[in-house]
Amino acid sequence: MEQSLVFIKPDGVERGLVGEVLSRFEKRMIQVKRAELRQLTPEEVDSHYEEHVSKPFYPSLKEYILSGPVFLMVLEAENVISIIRTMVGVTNSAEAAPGTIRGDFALTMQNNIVHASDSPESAQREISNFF
Ligand code: FUP
Repeated sequence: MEQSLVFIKPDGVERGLVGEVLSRFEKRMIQVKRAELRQLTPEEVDSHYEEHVSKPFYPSLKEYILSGPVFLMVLEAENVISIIRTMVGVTNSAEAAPGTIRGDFALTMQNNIVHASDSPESAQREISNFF
């Protein structure tokens, strides 16, 4: 069994999309192992986005992720990482296919509504960063 760390970003929580997004995973028969609504700390955000901290877009990304609570989830199923990445859609929501979470609920690169782990190594690192 594989696990993925997924979170709904602050604007998704603010817009009341937690139930909608969680329900897509549940209907797909993905198991919810942990779920928590929580304000992240600046340290957690830096550690989570360690590959991006020196990039020009990072200050704005960090401000966005800290702008309110996020809804953290640990989700489990066979091949769950790639299944969820397909459900989420490409990073730039403007190009995300309809039917994906980003393609249905988001419009821009930065405010793309959800994070989902991209590999088993990142999933392990991200789960232990938050839980
Ligand atoms: P993803 O794995 O789809 O979340 O995408 P990345 O790890 O490449 O990027 C992490 C977050 O940084 C994205 F959710 C959006 C943000 N980002 C920008 O704001 N600008 C960029 O040019 C690239 C990424």
